[in-house]
Amino acid sequence: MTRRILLTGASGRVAGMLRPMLRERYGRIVLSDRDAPHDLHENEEFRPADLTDFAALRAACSEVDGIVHLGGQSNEADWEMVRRANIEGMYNLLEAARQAGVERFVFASSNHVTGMYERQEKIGVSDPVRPDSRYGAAKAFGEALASLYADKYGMAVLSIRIGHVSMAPRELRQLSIWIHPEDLMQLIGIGLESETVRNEIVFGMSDNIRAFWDNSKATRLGYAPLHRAEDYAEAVLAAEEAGKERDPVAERYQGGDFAAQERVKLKKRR
Ligand code: 15L
Repeated sequence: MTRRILLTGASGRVAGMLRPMLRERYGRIVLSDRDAPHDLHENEEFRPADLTDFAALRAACSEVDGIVHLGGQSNEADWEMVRRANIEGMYNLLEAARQAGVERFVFASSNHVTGMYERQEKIGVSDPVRPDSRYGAAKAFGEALASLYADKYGMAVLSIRIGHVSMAPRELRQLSIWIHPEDLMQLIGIGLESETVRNEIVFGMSDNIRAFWDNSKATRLGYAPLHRAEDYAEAVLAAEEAGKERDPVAERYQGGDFAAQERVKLKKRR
């Protein structure tokens, strides 16, 4: 049984939804981020660390059994930002974890690793990555590096390609990719505890009938989501009807706006 859990990106939006559930399941938890969350709980220990600061990360990983890595850049950004937080930061954290003897690693990957697949395609975790952004490509690197640490060093690794985490879906695309925080917590629990997990990738979505993804790998690991995006479909579709004009490129690809941003084709060479 995994005992002491370190949560990175602990001051962020998604961490705020997960912390009460992590405390309930694991008792006292360790949090890390650049700045402490404003609502630090008595059952939370804060260890400050920037992902570019190896020594601070090494200290944050001390006497930790499992890591939930939500930290880093969580949207598209310039290369400097993405490289520092999600390329170098990922390496620093995994290496600090290895040196500290951390046995389990749950990586918050993203649906933007495969955002350039069209919405009508149904894909699984064995399909090649098709990132829709620098952010998505860096998340693909993170999955690859986590896989290396699983295969070479025996760390049990689960990468979750998270769709959109919120209490309820609010737009058409989210009817396909949405995940309720309780379902995300269930996947994290599998990553931290299941003996079957060695080196796995799953999609982080609830039980969505409009899914772009085949999540049978998650089902085989015991995932049984409790929430369904379709329960909100009527309200979401009514709001879409009344909504603004939509971008046809964003609408075509699974990654939505991330796929449409900065999309300028190279001129054909003669
Ligand atoms: C993500 O990966 C982001 O972290 C989140 O902010 C959302 O943009 C989400 O994807 C999404 O695709 O909706």
